[in-house]
Amino acid sequence: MEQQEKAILVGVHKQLDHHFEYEMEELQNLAEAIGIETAGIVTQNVERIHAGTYVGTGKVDEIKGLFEALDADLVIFNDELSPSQIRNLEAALECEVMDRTMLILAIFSRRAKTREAKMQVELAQHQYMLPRLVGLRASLSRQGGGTGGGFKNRGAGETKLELDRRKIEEQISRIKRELETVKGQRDTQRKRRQKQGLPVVSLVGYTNAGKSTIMNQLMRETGREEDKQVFEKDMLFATLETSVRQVKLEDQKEFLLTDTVGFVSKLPTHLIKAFRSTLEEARDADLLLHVVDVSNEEYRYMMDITSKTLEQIGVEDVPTLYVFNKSDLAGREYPTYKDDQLWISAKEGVGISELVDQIKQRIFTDYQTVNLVIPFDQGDIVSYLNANANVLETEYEETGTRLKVEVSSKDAARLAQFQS
Ligand SMILES: Nc1nc2c(ncn2[C@@H]2O[C@H](COP(=O)(O)OP(=O)(O)OP(=O)(O)O)[C@@H](O)[C@H]2O)c(=O)[nH]1
Ligand SMILES: [Mg+2]
Repeated sequence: MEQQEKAILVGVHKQLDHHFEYEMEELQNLAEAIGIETAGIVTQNVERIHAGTYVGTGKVDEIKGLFEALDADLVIFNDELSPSQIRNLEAALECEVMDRTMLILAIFSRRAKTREAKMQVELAQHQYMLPRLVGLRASLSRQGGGTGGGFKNRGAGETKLELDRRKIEEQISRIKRELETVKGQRDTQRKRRQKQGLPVVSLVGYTNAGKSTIMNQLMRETGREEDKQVFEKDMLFATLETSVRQVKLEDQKEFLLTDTVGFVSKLPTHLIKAFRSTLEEARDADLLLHVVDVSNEEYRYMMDITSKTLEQIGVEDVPTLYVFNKSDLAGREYPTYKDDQLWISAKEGVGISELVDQIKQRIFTDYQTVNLVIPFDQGDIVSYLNANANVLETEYEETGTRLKVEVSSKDAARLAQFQS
């Protein structure tokens, strides 16, 4: 059983930031994701974050008072704190201090299942820690990640600190090397897929929007085995790795579908960098399905963050279909479709066939219907087409089999000699 810890959450509400309340609510959810209960919330309206202590000194006293009154265990700040801010706050508050980045890193660390995801999180954690070695204490043990309790030792002398620093630097280069190897394997896989020539469709979006649920529904819709299901759950960052599935439609057309990590506001840059190779998969996609939880009041903001994060990892100019999911909770008619937007409910499986239609229209643009007469002594071509293409009509003539068939332009060119 996990022991419920209690935290005071602290946020600075900057002028013109219209999403502050939602962000604090999200911070609460992030904390909950690693079993930390919110005991109290302290906010401050200012124009700028206080360089020394994030909030003003008066506020620091207020936090300390509340911390003691509510018998809390730690204080969590809504932004990434600088090394000196952590140091100053820990000294003033005399308690464990965490920031939004550490919280997200801790969640990722718990959720990571594959070796690659684990290494990526560990890398991000080490890079975050390196400049903060002096200030941090108990906070670090929470992140796991194998660096252990060495940093708890606050009074450690310079030599110890140097040792720790060197150890972390060594670990960073080791993980980077190992990740390079994995990346090599991933590139090979990607090249193999490219050679297959199948179009790639990538699910992207804010965490908990329903990406994995959509992937599972699409597999179900196209008659795939249940054992290929990906993990879907009502929690932040359920998915931390990329899954690729081959989808074969009724008319034999095929594409690859990828599901990947979701985004969140203020996703730590170290994490984005560490997960780059995982996230980059979307860059080579022929179509992005940008999944949105339309039942959330802040869905526009979430779409913005998703777009900005995609930009950051170099995903640009990829045709995008916006999938407004969870329409069942949004009090809106569905399934409906307009321009590049589709309203569905993945949970109810409503709108999935419309989604398949939209995907088809967007990725199989170079298909054409041709009439072929295949000589009887080349029956293997007929079998190939029956298994791999959409055969609309078949007739037997004196000279061979007459087919009306839908093929890609590449196949059409290959079969040009048989056209009639
Ligand atoms: N009401 C409702 N709930 C949905 C719908 N689609 C998904 N959900 C629920 O939303 C939660 C999150 O779904 P996931 O598919 O795991 O979301 P995700 O986008 O893959 O999330 P991450 O992997 O964390 O980024 C699950 O509890 C789903 O059952 C929907 O159309 N309506
Ligand atoms: Mg998921």
